[in-house]
Amino acid sequence: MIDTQLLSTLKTVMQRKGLSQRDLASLIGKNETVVSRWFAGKVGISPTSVKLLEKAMGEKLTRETSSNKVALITGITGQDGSYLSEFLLAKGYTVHGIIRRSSVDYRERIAHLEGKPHFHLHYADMSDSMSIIKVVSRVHPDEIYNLAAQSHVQVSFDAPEFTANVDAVGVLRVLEAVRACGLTQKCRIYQASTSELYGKVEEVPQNENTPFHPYSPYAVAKLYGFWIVKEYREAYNMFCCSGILFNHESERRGETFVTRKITLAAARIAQGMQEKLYLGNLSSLRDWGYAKDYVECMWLILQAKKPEDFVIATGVQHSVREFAYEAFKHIGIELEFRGEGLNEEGVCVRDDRKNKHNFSLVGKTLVAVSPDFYRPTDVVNLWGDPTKAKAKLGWNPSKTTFEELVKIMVNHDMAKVASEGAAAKVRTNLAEYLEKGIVK
Ligand code: NAP
Ligand code: G4F
Repeated sequence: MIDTQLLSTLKTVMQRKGLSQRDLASLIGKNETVVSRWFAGKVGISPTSVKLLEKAMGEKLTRETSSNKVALITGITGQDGSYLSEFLLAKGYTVHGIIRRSSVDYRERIAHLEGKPHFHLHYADMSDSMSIIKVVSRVHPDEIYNLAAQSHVQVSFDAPEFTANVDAVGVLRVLEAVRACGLTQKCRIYQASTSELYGKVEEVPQNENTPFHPYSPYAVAKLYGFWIVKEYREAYNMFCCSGILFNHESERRGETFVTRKITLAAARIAQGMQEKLYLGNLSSLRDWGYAKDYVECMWLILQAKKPEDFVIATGVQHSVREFAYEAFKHIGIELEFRGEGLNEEGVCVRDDRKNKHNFSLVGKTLVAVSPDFYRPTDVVNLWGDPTKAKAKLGWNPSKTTFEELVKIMVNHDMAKVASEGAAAKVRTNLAEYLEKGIVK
């Protein structure tokens, strides 16, 4: 019998580990044709082969560990929500997600999941308790992943009250909904906390014992979320935990976060759709990981024996300048950074693009600094220590390296810009206006 769930889990694990069918065949000592017949749905995978695969992959592929569990994800349309949905569906979960009403539905990141039998969406809003209670009482989840947030730090300076309502009180609403529905002993809750809590950092690298010093309205709101989760854990003996996640990026990252802004701009510049990329603080340091790797940790945190908070990070730090250098380099454009502060520029000193589009970029300033992208207070030195997650959850923080992450994002955006053609130019302007808070 063909077990489609098993095949889908296997594909997800292979994709995550970067394994081809050939790699898989050699790992388990089988002929490649046998493996390709599994994937073509021609023959089922025998229980013995499943055991071999599980041993080679170092994880369970069959449904028995988590099947029949019901998960509710807030923020399902976001970067992390979309990856987490795929991850949980592959594990055999029934996944329910909360989406908010808007005049135009924007569900690009989960469009490929809609219509799947174990995937369901419900309207609710983090600012509306009743809507959350209704969904929780209808779904009766075993696990809630509270990912919904106004997640842009700069936007939190422009909309601090909205940010507090959703990112702080929203967490309380979820916890209270679980209590109101009598699910405190059944339902485990994951809270999407953040390295922004360390803010004006007091030590590097940061771990679970590093003092918090939030440095934006976003971080202050998330600090409330962190503490209310801890409070409910202690007061009501609930299994609720925070993952203190450092920056994690992907080809699905919102276009106004610095990494995606850079990879999209590099792709547009390489294809003649944009002249220059304007950024803010190039010296800001971040610990950037791959979002697909991080959602596994959210799940692991809820599978632990006791509820605890964890730092999730790669343990490797880079500057915004280094990210930009690496992104352009991957396309064949070498940048040299000259000058300081607002006068710093990234100038093209070598142009080895495969397709030169009949123009050379050598000598051109491709990256410039604009005060528009400086923040009233900026967090400039985030560097996480994932020792606890490694030791207690068995999570591997080095699955995807910084260079691989940049490559994944740049390759995706090169293809996206090429397929959009002239429309890519319109998106350039839109991204800049959105971030500057100008609607044109
Ligand atoms: P994201 O792409 O911005 O997604 C945020 C999600 O929250 C979207 O689905 C959004 O819905 C939803 N949302 C916002 N306001 C809502 C409301 N009032 N009611 C219901 N849903 C609402 O964020 P992400 O990068 O996936 O991050 C997921 C979570 O992790 C967030 O809580 C973020 O603060 C936190 N976090 C992220 C990182 C990171 O580096 N990515 C690091 C640490 C912590 P719409 O699609 O309708 O806007
Ligand atoms: O990409 P960013 O906007 O991400 P930020 O502020 O670190 O926040 C993200 O990560 C947090 C985890 O630490 C999450 F909690 C949060 O939800 C979000 O996902 O900015 C990164 C750094 C900042 O120091 C910023 O000042 O890049 C600097 N930067 C420099 N130029 C820029 C730009 N950021 C943006 N967005 N745009 C620029 O042009």
